Amino acid sequence: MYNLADDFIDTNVEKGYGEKAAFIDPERTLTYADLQQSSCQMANALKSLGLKQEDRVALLMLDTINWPIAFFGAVRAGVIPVAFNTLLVTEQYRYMLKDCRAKVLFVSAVLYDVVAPVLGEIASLENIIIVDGHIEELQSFDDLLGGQGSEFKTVETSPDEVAFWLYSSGSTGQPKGTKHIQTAMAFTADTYGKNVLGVRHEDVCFSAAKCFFAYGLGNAISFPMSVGATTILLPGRPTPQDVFQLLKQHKVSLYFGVPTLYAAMLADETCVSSPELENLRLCVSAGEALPKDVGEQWLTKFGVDIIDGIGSTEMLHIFLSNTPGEIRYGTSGREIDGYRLKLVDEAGQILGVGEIGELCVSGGSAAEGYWNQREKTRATFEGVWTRTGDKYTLDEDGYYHYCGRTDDMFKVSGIWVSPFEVESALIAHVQVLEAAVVAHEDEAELIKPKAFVVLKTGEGSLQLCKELQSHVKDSIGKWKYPRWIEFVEELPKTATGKIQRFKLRG
Ligand code: 3UK
Repeated sequence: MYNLADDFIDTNVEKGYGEKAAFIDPERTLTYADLQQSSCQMANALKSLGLKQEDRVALLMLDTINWPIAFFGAVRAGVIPVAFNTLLVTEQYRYMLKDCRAKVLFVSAVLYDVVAPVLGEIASLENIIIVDGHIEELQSFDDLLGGQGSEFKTVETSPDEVAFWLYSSGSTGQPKGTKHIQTAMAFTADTYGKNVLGVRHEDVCFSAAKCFFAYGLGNAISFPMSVGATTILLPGRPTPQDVFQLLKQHKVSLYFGVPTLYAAMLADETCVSSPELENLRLCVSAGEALPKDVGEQWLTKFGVDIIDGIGSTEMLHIFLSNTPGEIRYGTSGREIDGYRLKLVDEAGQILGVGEIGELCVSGGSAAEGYWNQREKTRATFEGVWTRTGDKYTLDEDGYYHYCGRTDDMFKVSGIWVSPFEVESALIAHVQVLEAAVVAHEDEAELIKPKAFVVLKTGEGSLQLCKELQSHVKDSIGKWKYPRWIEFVEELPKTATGKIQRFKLRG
């Protein structure tokens, strides 16, 4: 029997850390003892709503102290929390809610309007609970938990059964419910949290990536909680100024960012070296490759290293990383103890030093598979190996060098952008005939979408460019719009009519 709520919460209280702050958001502090009690109240609340073991609840919540309460409360009750990305649009929530068949949706008051239009269509949905605020006629999280007892006998679950889901995005098609088992979190906390970061009781952690991302979930929740440390939560958007202020104010010791934010902080004149940063001992970067320059400039400016590592939703966290004292900027580092890596060619043959191939990884935090997606599950999880979809080369010293995606997906600010999706959005505009989207580096060597557009009629203009950009923002999400648009006569295509994006890159 193993339930991760026991492991991550109750163990800390038993060790005597009950009065220690586990989470601090802009309004409240939650100690380990508070979290133990509130998660029991959440478990009791789910029972009172009629939920049974293995039922699912959806969490569409900003990062506040209620995030860990809802997550661990569900796990304690044997109910499966499904974490939703808070940055999506209505259509995507429709798909995910239908796909996961959650019985209860926990939604932050400020996010309610985005999901409200589809809620009537979701047959599985029995209750909607409003978190961090009030919406008329709907029950609030505080009221729901307030009436519950603060003791709950944790439901007995096995180490190998599914504990929670995260949604991962795909190159085409819809996001995939990625099923993680009870022990996956502890595995990442041991292999990466303790062995690579050396996370310890005294640490104060801050993650710019939110809790619903696999990256944020480890950074802000499982790593600090594995040692009884403290996490600072920021419900809003992590702007360079806010993050910098927060690092100083809370004397953060471990800061987890993404390359675009590191670059933005370096470019911001209000972010300057300060004695208030004295506790900052290590920074982490993931989500996309950290440009060598950004790492080196950060070290020069703040005197602290950034370790770059690659992880994925499927592997739950980082499995290939630089390590303190052995950093090589511009690489993803080396294999982490506890994981095995291999590079393979298209025929599945293992490649040697200097050869480019797809990275595959094996380790105890691999997901059980995707929900309701047998073919995609089989294509990604091949026995003990998980295919990453990333191209790498390996050097003589065991360092891996990132070369791009096997498909055409890429990331902006650590968040997936699928060219297919941006193209579809562009094509939905009346004046657009065809579009091709590729990754393009900006001045800071960070990747942003660039579009090649063939018009139906008329000519390209600056005004049309702006119109297309806002059209994309409104239809699929703010970060996905093409930063550059080139109007062209035609797109390069294969004989079968597929757009040859590789011809447009650069
Ligand atoms: C890319 C990187 C180069 C790479 C993630 C847990 O990003 C995470 O998960 P996702 O499922 O995306 C995975 C894909 O993102 N990637 C991530 N990190 C790097 N590419 N250098 C990197 N350092 O294509 C990978 O397959 O959203 C999940 C923990 C950390 C994470 N970054």
